[in-house]
Amino acid sequence: MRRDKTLLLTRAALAALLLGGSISIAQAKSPAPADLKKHGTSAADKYKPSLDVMKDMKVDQPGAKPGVPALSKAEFAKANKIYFQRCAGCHGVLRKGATGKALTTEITRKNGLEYLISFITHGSPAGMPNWGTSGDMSKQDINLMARYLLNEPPTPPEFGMAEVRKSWKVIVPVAKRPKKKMNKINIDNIFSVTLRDSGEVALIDGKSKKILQIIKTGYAVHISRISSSGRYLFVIGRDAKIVMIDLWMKTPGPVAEIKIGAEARSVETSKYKGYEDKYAIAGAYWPPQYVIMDGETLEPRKIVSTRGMTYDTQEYHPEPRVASILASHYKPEFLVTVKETGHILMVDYSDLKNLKVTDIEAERFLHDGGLDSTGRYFLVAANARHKVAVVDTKESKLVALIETGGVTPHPGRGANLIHPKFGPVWVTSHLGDETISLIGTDPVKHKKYAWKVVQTFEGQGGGSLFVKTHPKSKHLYVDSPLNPDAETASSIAVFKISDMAQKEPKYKVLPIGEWSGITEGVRRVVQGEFNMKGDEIWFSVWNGKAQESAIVIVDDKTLKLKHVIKDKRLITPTGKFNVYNTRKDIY
Ligand code: DHE
Repeated sequence: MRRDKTLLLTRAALAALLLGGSISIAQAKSPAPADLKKHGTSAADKYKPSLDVMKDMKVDQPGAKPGVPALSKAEFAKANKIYFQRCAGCHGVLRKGATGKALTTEITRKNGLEYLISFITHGSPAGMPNWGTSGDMSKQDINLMARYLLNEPPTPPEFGMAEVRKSWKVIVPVAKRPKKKMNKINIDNIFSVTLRDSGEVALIDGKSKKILQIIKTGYAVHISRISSSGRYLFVIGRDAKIVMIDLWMKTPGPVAEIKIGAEARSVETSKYKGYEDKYAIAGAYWPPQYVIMDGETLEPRKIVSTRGMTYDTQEYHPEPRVASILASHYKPEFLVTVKETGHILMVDYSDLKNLKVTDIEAERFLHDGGLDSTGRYFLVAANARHKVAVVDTKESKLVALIETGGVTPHPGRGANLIHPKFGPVWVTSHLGDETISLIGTDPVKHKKYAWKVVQTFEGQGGGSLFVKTHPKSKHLYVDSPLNPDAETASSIAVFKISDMAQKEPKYKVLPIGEWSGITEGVRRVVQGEFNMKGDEIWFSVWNGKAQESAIVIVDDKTLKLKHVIKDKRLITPTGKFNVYNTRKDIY
């Protein structure tokens, strides 16, 4: 204890020296040792955006201010890199706050160097990771970060039409593309598999399970979506690069590409009748904007900023990120979720010159979501608020905001099934605990259950990211790849839908990691995806970049191992997108 106190005084003295007289320095607030148990880092705390592209972006170092510790060029570059990798996801690019607190200089300077060092070292029970005591950051780096935070943040560049257009490339012009499908592949049963750390996708034939192609895409590639006809596949990387692949070509390959910002996570295509394959849209984390593009060439047509007011307190937010985007089947509209301000924008693409946007007040921290089984209602998690917002895409209205009963819902696009008692329900699991929540989605025949959590039961544990079923399946599959227990992270819980009539349905554990035959690594098992027929489900066994990974295929009827795909080209497989299920929103 005494040693701690001496250390604090020394640091405070040092801080006073560094800061000079112009800025007040608060005493360090180290948590009491008994409280430190609450300062751990959970799976949900770790699963925060890492702005890996922006960390390498060249930015100008803001000028030094008298009384504030100056950073050398090299120190600034290092601190900036760490900030974008580890801090910006929660505290924002401009440090104005997101799920984490604002770290603008009027706040950091008031708290002082010592406080910042203590906070970064120990974290907080509110979700700030304990970077120091976990051993994830060295004392020197923590000191550097605390000094960095006392200085003004740099401002990364904008990405307007000139920059977007400059990045746009048509690789094969429309006139030179085939007029009909030129290959014998059943393209509806192709799986586009994210190879996260190699910046590629693998196109795998659903029948033969053979890799058809490996295609270079964006950095830390994230998701794939498919045009309404099933012809064009759109892949987006975290570097905001979209690669458009023509599945009709003799050898499917890229036909256009574009970069819509510096950091992005979502892409979608128009699905309303009469607009099939007409437009694509992508949403960026930085700059905060969405971009509507031509659906055949990716020519950028319209860029719309999402900067604006929070839906509740109506305060200006300079960088609300675009999270999930979904295409409506009821209107020529895209549903664009704006994370930090909590708006769901229904963007009418029928007239881009006179753009009409229905702006729905939903909830802050919108993240991922999908449609109900009828395709009419959009359910999206406001994850840090432990809620799900429901939008009626036909009436363009918010229908409900529902507490899920668990901590940090993470549905992916969710799972739709017919419950033996409650009728049609949509399911989400949670990052923060083992809760699986079922929400009634039929306001006509099961009115009293609609938009309520009708049942919760327990899965294997927290750290779950995705749930999955299929209209033909009798099962619900729940992953838990971020669970700290290695066995839980490498297996899947399966529930029988008919057992859900019981209060606490039991689950069966499928040891997918073990079935893969891989013995090294954590073998995180992530994101089940059905084949077109709905009789088998594919799981990724996601290991480190230098380790072996695999895809394990399970027979849905028998729950037995059916096939393992192993190939040295399968580097860090994560998301898998079956063409038919993705274009038809079957999940
Ligand atoms: Fe994702 C979907 C954001 C980390 C795999 N992820 C999404 C969506 C968003 C998002 C906004 C919804 C897109 C849509 O529907 O339009 N993801 C983020 C992050 O901000 C986060 C937390 C951190 C980051 O820096 O990116 C993040 N995501 C991950 C991963 O680490 C995962 C597990 C592995 C990977 O490949 O990166 C991952 N995210 C996925 C997948 C989907 C997804 C597979 C699509 C699921 C689906 O069924 O549609």
